[in-house]
Amino acid sequence: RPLGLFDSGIGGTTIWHAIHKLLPYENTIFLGDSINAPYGQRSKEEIIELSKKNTELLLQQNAKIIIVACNTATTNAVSELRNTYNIPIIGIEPAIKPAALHTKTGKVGVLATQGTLKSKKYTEAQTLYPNVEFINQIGYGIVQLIENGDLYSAELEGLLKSYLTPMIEQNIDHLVLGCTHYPYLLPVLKKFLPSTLKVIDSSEAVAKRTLKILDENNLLKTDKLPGYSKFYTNKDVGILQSFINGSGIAEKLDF
Ligand code: DGN
Repeated sequence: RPLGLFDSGIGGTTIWHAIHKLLPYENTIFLGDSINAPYGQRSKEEIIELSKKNTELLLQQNAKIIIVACNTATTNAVSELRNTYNIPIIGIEPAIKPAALHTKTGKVGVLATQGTLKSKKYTEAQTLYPNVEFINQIGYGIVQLIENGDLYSAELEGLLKSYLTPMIEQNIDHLVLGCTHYPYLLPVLKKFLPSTLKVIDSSEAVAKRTLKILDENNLLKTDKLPGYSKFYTNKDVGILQSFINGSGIAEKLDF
């Protein structure tokens, strides 16, 4: 049985890459709900409804575990998914813990969608670190550009500079990328971020957690035959294909 992953678009492929690296023998199915992207500006109710639709499609494909490869869907819908479906469900949240534990300046920047930053789950998580100042910034427009396959344009760089320069001026020493689309920005970020600024995302932590939960539930695939990987999008196959390179064939599915 496969691992099922979904995202509100192609960003969750960053999580797929991390999971596939750690668990190369597992079968995987990835769903990119690009037609409904971005989830970031949608209401909690809408995000729950879309997350249930994606989960049910993965369950129809016999998924043994669901990985919500989207911060926005996790922070808004993971509790409802766990209450509704009797299967392990792994979520992803902005990696503020390692940043908060290691900051020297006491200031941490977080770039994420509006849906994530405004969620109860995220605002409560920040209160665990009362000595750290979190400078939260909504990444308006960034997901849309990445969804169109843009990782390098002057427009993208300009937007990122306008969001991140004020944080740098306020002396952050960690930047948390709180959206699964954003790790694809690292090359453009490197062009202007100070080299001393530590940039972190949650993909490796989610991969390790997936391994742990599979192990605890006796769900690890036991043979060492290469697993299959299926990638579905309801929008642009070519763009999804460019984000998975040679890891598999992207296919169109209406969902
Ligand atoms: N990839 C999603 C996330 O991690 O929050 C964001 C995409 C979106 O729908 N805005």
